[in-house]
Amino acid sequence: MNHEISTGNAALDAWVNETSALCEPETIVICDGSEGERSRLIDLALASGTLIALNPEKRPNSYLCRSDVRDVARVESRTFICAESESAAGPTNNWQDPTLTKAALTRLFRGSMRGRTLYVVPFSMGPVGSPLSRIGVELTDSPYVVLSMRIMTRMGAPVLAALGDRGDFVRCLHSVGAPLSAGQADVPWPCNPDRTIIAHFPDERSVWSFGSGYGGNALLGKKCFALRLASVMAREEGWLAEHMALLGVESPTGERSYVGAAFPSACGKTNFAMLVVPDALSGWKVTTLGDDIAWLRPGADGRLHAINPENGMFGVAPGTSERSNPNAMRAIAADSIFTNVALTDDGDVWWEGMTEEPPAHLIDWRGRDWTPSSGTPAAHPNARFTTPLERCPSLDPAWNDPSGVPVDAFVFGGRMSHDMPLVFQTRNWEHGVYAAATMGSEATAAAESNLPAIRRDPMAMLPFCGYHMADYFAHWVEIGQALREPPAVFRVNWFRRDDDGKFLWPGYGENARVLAWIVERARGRARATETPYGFMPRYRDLNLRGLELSEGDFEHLMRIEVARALIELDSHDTLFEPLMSRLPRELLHQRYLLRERLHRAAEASSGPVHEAPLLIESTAA
Ligand code: GTP
Ligand code: SPV
Ligand code: MN
Repeated sequence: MNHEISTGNAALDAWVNETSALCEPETIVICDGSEGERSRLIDLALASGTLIALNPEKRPNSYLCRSDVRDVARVESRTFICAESESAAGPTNNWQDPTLTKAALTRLFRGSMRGRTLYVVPFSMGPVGSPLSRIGVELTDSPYVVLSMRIMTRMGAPVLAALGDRGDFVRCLHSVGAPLSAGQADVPWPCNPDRTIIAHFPDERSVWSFGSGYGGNALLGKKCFALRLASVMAREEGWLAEHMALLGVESPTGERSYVGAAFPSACGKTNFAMLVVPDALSGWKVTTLGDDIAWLRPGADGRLHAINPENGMFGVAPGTSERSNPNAMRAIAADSIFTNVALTDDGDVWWEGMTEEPPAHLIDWRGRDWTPSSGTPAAHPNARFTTPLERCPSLDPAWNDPSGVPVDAFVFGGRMSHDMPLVFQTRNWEHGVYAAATMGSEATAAAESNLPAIRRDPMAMLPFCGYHMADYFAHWVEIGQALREPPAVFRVNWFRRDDDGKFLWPGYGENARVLAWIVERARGRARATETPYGFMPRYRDLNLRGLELSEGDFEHLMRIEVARALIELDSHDTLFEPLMSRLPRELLHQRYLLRERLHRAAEASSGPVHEAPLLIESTAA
């Protein structure tokens, strides 16, 4: 079949023609991002059953989507980095030979779009035309993907205009992998779970994704481009592509700081980025720039400048409520797509944790009748909302600024039930890189896996770094050396539990108390005590007014037990060992220094080892 393609970019026209010859779609649509296009796509998705319209009085302009039950999360076991050599991808990535993989993919994609439309989706990661932004084009046969990309990226005609006739772009090819024969009726969520594969070709800046329609597997601007491919581009070009929320903090004196927060998937980035400051911190304000990804570049002023390359949020629904995240609840009040949540009898959405009392009857995420006695969750634990950033009530005024914002602090934190204190500040950039690199976290629902309970997740990037993790650490060390004012680096843990399994820290909005201390520390102000881990606030150093948190609870929350910390330190070797041949010596040095500090603390303490921390008081970093 011959299609007249004219995007205004010759390389793009050629690629679309080549893809069309391979995948044999029935038609090709070049997406312009217009309202008319959106309503045509929605009508199509309603007709095929992919989308269900929600009650416009309850949830205007919003839709529910139920995925195939086998296609509900990222699939790390089928995600590959096809770098030239296995060593370039490194031991933490699944590597496959690029030539062999391309040949296998070509067989898979042959005829894969039969009976479907091929959509050409030009998108910009970052404000259109910003020097920090990059352009990609996704070719997909999924209207759900197009509708989601419309929210998650800047998409359509302005991007083609910015691309121009010669501009370069990242090639993102996607098919649900379920061709339709003539007369065959479509299913609401076509996919091909047995053949799902997400293959990245960092050397040619392309990604081929087959068989899944879900989130990070299919919205290729997100994890595939903005993290896996961008991390490779960033290393070559001297910047960082990170799995980080980006937020602004305004102090009572009107001073503005910006913070990048890297927590693994489903560990609190969206909640942190949108937090509402408790009354006790009057005068403090937190604003949102991004909830998942940050691109950061050293500026002429010797500081790191960040943009959020995304345009929307693909957030975890379960647990989101008026109490935990009122800003998110307002953002998703309209203009949103909900995937794998439950449907109420009056045509609205519900998920676990949204209200204290579940409704008496629901249709669950699989489309079955549900009552509170059903014994299964009504929403899938990885159910998501897709909503435009512009709907976020706490949006930072600089969210769309093409020059980005200067970053004052980095915050790294996993989900650790034991041992890891609520917060500490690292001693300097290299110690910060060490603390970020050795971050651990307990398993969550954001990815399908049978991994052990705690996994090391360096910088929350383990599933998203497109090259050798040791080279990535070295790149981090180098970036800091190139900065006159590198961000101060902190570790946090909102998830420590008491002996009954209850969270010791209230979390959510109350995290603002820790955040206020963090930005004050970054400016060399708030008080702290020095411990083997770094600088830590004492009970009196944090604003805990109005919280029911006794000094004893606080001590439990902050306690470092030296004997256990030494075991934790030893376990860093499981991360480092396979990386050893390329590990920057700065990290080995930091490991040695931490061990020395822990030994000294153990010796200095005559009482129980966990009373060791209070060594020196300090106000400076
Ligand atoms: P991804 O979108 O997968 O990258 O996740 P995320 O890092 O944005 O996580 P999100 O903010 O969506 O939170 C995931 C889960 O953690 C939800 O169930 C939240 O309710 C829970 N959570 C978030 N912040 C806190 C907190 O401060 N304390 C506790 N206990 N739970 C939290
Ligand atoms: C994550 O898993 O970190 C997400 C969701 O943000 S996904 O888009 O599926 O990657
Ligand atoms: Mn994420």
